[in-house]
Amino acid sequence: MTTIAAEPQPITVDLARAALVIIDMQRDFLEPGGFGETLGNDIGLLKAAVGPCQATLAAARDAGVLVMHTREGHRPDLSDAPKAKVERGEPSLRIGAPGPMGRILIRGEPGHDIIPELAPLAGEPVIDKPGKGAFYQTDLELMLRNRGIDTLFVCGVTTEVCVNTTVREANDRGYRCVVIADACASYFPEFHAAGLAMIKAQGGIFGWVSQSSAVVEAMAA
Ligand code: TIU
Repeated sequence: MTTIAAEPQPITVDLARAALVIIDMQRDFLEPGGFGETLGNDIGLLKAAVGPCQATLAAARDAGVLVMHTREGHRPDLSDAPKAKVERGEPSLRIGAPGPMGRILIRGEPGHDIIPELAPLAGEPVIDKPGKGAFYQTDLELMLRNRGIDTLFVCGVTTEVCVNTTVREANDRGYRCVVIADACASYFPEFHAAGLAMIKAQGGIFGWVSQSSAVVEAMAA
């Protein structure tokens, strides 16, 4: 058991029953010409999370902590993409349209891949999800249950969208979530801050918020 500095209070974790879940660190969100940029966002704001994600990923691998990666995206025929999601807003390219990294947010296209800095190793589960939450229409919960996982370290992008949605889903399913603040990022710094504040408010209404340095230290101990 290891105790990790976190807010609203430290959390004691059995690392054998913990998993690091890295949310959607895909080229489509972090690189030019992908889904995030077509929505009108400044993708440069997400870069801040890469180094802390790398450090946490390395520590988890060294400690033998289960690592899972998620990717948001859809089937090439868009049969799993709700019409409301595809048609809403005024993006420069819609989901499924051809862009510089292939079709926007489509599985198998270069833009859908996880960024090279955080490439999954063979054997690390990659969860392809059609929605914002990593539990919706995926086998994530089944894999966590089969491995006896009770605590999730969660990082990735974006803080208030896929990270928050996943943490809320996990909380309702009985998992303890430790969100790694500096290993998350948003296109909106104010939403990043609010997204983290909402998790740890009210005595940790959805979970805990920590820092990559604290999680790395605990995993290295
Ligand atoms: N647009 C935005 O902030 N996020 C997403 O669409 N997906 C994720 O957060 N992964």
